[in-house]
Amino acid sequence: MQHDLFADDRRDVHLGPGAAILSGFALDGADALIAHVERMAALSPFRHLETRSGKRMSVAMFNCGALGWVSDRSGYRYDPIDPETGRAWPPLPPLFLDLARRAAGALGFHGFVPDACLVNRYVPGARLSLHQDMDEQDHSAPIVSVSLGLPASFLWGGHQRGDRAVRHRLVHGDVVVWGGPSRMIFHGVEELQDGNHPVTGALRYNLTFRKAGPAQIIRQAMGHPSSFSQG
Ligand code: MD3
Ligand code: FE
Repeated sequence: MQHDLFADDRRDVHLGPGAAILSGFALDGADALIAHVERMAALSPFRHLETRSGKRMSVAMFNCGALGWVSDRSGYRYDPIDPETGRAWPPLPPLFLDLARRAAGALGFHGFVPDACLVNRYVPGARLSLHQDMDEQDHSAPIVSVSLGLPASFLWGGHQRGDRAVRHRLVHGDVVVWGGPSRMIFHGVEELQDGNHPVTGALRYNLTFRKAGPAQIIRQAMGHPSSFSQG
């Protein structure tokens, strides 16, 4: 089922080994996901992080889960504390954990228990330039992402920054799973176009579920997949 997804084509899309777009996989729970995002953003607000070079990212973010991805002048890291509030990030809602586990399982990655969920918020004009996700300790775990609100054009590249990238449209309720050989593919999101989504208005949210820390891996290898707790 290798084909491009555009406009009203709602089939799943095979992206590469261990990677696919699951079209509409999160549609059923989408309203509840958005309600959780808005509730949690009252605890750990959306903020525009700075890159190491001091550039303000156009995408606003916060995290939920035991670990949160943060960037500042000292670089990127996963932090159990929200530097903005001085408190732990809001816990991962069970609905989030369940969705991520089921989506990863659909690609054959069983027992996926993320410890980090980065919530990205795009306004029209916001974009994410081509990058690899490599700040996690266990690159054998997949990553699961959920698109909510306005559609986006995402870029699927190769293993070198300069490799030609293919565009795919991601719409409300789409879930992307990427693991195995596709885990380190360069990817990005093109400038969000203007629009008005019935649920989010002029916004796109993206939830990115990751296994960021090492503790779970060890326990999982020893056969205790659900006993991970925040240190
Ligand atoms: C996987 N977020 O936060 S997720 C990130 O839509 C991030 O906010 C994007 O990349 C977002 O690190 C993309 C969906 C996606 C898109 C392209 C990919 C996942 C991908 C290309 C390769 C692997
Ligand atoms: Fe990424």
